[in-house]
Amino acid sequence: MIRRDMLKIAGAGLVLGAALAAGGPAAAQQKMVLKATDVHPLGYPTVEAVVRMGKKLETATSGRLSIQMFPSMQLGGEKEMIEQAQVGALAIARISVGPMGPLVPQLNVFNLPFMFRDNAHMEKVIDGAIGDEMLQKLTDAPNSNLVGLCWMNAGTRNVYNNKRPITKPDDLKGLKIRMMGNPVFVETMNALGGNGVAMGFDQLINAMQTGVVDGAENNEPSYESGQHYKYAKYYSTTGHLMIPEILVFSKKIWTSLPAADQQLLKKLAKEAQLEQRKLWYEREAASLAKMKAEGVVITTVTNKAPFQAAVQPVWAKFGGDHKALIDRIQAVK
Ligand code: GTR
Repeated sequence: MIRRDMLKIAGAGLVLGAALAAGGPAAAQQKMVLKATDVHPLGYPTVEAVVRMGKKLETATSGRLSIQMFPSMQLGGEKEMIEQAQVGALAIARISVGPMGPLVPQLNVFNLPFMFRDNAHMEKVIDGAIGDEMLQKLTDAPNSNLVGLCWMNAGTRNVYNNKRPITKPDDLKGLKIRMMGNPVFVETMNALGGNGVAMGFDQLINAMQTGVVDGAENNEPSYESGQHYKYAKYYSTTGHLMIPEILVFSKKIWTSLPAADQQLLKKLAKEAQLEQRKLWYEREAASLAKMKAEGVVITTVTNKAPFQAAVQPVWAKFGGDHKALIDRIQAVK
């Protein structure tokens, strides 16, 4: 009910204002407020990067174009965000590649467990030719109705739960762990020995409170800013997933923009990609400090080999059709 009301308030993905000045073509003069959303709160690196992008956009267009941010899942979880962007009820959404695999099969390669060696490897891939190709594939996919604008960092995902530290796959036995809604993740958790339960990020706290799940997995900033540590204090560095995120733009709204505005948005998005990265590493360190201060039991997983061996069937099932792409990613040094 609450969400439905919010959707109504959010209304269309953009607001067209009165023409600013007489003379030029009306479309080029109209004031547009681009609605943007993120599951995370204000101040979170992805949110802050888009807010800053909005300020630059406003300056560059003398106030003609601006971005209005709806943070903290105000417009629903990522599934709802994708749907709203697709129909043009939203202009901009920052979404993990996690739920995008079903839209673009090749993107699922980024969702394979232990795909990237480390942050530097992942950044080289998203900053390079493969990153550009993947954004283009998302834009060109007939069913996506989205334009892929740029990438954002999201660190490494680690398992947390309210029962015990995890140092080996066996420790996951019997634990119900929330995973993002995409079969590759549930199967990853099951292969690791736990019980994967797919649900939206917006349902997680309730599920932990009621015991529907014993925990979940995520990067430090999501765990900390979402206050998940209050419900699951054992955080173990399994590092099983490293999933970048994408800033998407509603294709419906995009195609209504003049080419010069599209170019400007692309340029500012590329700048946001690098700006977000700095914010990301600062926040990762701050989140870790907060976790320690809050008494989170942080366990370092020193031997990842048994976890990597356990997920081989997931690679066979979800990576089998994309061998050439996987080889190219692995060849990036
Ligand atoms: C976060 C990510 C969100 C969302 C969330 C989740 O790390 O930034 O976009 O995907 O994880 O687990 O659903």
